[in-house]
Amino acid sequence: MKHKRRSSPLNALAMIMAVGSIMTFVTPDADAQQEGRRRRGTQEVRPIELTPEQVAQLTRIANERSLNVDDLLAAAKTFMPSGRHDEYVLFSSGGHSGQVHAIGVPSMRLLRTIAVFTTEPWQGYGYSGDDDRVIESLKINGKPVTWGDTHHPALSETKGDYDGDFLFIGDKANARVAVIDLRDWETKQIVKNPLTISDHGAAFVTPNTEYIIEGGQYATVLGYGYAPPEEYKESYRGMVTLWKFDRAKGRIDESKSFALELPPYWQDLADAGKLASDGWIFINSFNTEMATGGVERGNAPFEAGASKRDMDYLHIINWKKAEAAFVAGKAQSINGFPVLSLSTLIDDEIMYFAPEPKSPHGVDVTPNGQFIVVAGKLDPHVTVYSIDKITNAIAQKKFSGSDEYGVPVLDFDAVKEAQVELGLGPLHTQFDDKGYAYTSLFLDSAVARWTLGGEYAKLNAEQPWKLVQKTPVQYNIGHLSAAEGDTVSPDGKYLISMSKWSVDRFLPTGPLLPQNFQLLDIAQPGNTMPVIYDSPIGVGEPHYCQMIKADKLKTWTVYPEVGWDPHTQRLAPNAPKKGQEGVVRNGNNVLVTMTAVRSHFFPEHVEVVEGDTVTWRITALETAMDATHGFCIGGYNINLSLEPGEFAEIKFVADRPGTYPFYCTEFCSALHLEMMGYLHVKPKSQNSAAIE
Ligand code: RUQ
Ligand code: CUA
Repeated sequence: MKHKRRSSPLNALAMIMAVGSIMTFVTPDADAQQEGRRRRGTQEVRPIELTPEQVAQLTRIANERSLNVDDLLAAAKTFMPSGRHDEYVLFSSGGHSGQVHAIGVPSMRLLRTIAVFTTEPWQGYGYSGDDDRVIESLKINGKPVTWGDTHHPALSETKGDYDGDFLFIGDKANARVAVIDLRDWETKQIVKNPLTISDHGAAFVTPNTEYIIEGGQYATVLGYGYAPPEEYKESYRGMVTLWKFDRAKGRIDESKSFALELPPYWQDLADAGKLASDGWIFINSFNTEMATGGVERGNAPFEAGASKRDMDYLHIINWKKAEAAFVAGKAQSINGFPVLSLSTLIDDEIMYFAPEPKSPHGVDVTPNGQFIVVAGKLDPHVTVYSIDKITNAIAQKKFSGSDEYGVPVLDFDAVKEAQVELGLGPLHTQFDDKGYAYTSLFLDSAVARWTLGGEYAKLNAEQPWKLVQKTPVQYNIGHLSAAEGDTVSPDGKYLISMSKWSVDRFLPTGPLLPQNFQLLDIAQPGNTMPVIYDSPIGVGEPHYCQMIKADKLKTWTVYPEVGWDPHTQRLAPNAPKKGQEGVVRNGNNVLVTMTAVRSHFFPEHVEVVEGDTVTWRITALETAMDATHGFCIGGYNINLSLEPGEFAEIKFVADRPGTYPFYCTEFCSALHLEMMGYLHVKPKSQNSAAIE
């Protein structure tokens, strides 16, 4: 939607008043001080009436700030009064930052970053000294890998709907998957794939989060093996891993997880079937040419070699049959990890291919599970497959042949439902509640709205399988995300365009510019779908994000009990209790038992001797919301976040003598600056008496 005509802001206001849709808050005459602290969102609302003076004032502001009617409407749709909460939370990949960002919608305010694959000092993530649990979990083959390239977050699902319990995210660079508990928004587990160095199609969940799917991408010799590119076809392989999720434990159960060997095509995005297609996994692929590049040797570069064929293969995998084969002991071990071989996938009728045009990127299953939408990337269409047609074609063996590895290829016309021409560079698709699908067009730099067929046709006025409208976005959109737009019950309302380039949208920030998250209002049917907010994301290149209704989250605002260990999600047996504080020596080991409460640490002086191994336990005794303390020791790379009720333990060797002030790193109270103490590390030479 371009602003072609600038109508007067006065008309806009008249329009708004006529619709009567803006609500205001009435302040009840209560105790003024209490009132000041109460959230506006919890107060009584009633329709506003603008006085002529207020209309004039708004008109003047709009004209001074060069705002047109659409701008005023966009502001009214996104502005959040102080204290009011957003309706949705967007959990976004943080791209190269290796983190997850939580953003409120529609305000687009950053709520918090969740540390995942990168250490993060404020959250004390990776800053608790030697043997830090986080640092250990970030090691790969013994080496610390302190960043991740986060691509796809996946909220846990129950019956195909977000349940608000867990969030998973994949690290493309290092083939890792992380588990985040959404009660306290902390990363609990990171698993490293033993088969491959990097991945891409992670993370996606099956409809009851039985498995977290990690699809691969660049074929390698599975298990970190070596073979020269000349042996690509024989030795290189793709894979998809099914990580078993144990919901009760809130952890991936590696002992019940397994992988499938795939041909050395470059598998791309994955999606799990749901409802009509429950039990299936769909994975796109490109480079079915099996190009091995080598511009430096005069070969066609990968980009050309991998784009020769008009058709690639949609991988159609029956994960329930795969699970049965794994349980029956049919997997072979590669690098200690169970893998179902290609021949098992073929013999047990676990995997089929369907032709798909052309080097596609995203595959997305419609909310009812009936249709599978493949975005062509180098083809201006999305191709829609029907699960009924797929299962019929499998039953009737309607194959057009098999690939080089013997995987049966289903007849394209037998499984295809529709092809919808949308424009240049279709990448990803999301859905709403009105029978529309939304596909990102990278090259067109637009979001395309189009109609679904089947049972969706009755939900809107347009013909099925037709492009309805395109909204330009700035610029070059990758993923998009609609409100609950990949679940069995999408909400419509809002859509995020994850625009890869921002160019001129914001003040320049040096040659490195932020990404641009653009909010689109998709509440109206037909060809109205305006951009209503631009939000710079200056932390990396986020890929996918998911938007969940905020009231589905069951977030803790303080830990359930004082002395809570967030890692185990239960009371820590070792957590210091009030009245038990102290410093106890045992040979060269010193145990510090400390509590923290506004506004002091107990004890305030800790004396050790150079070379001592110090174990330092702290319990935050606070039970009030947001009464967080920090704890740092300068020079030892230590900082903790002590959230209300939290227990934490640090360990270090006091190898540098000196007087180290430790202090609280959260401005917790008026006497926050006084919340400190001293760690005295006595030089060994002066310590004959200290150790008995
Ligand atoms: S990617 S811009 Cu999901 Cu990694 Cu498509
Ligand atoms: Cu505790 Cu500042």
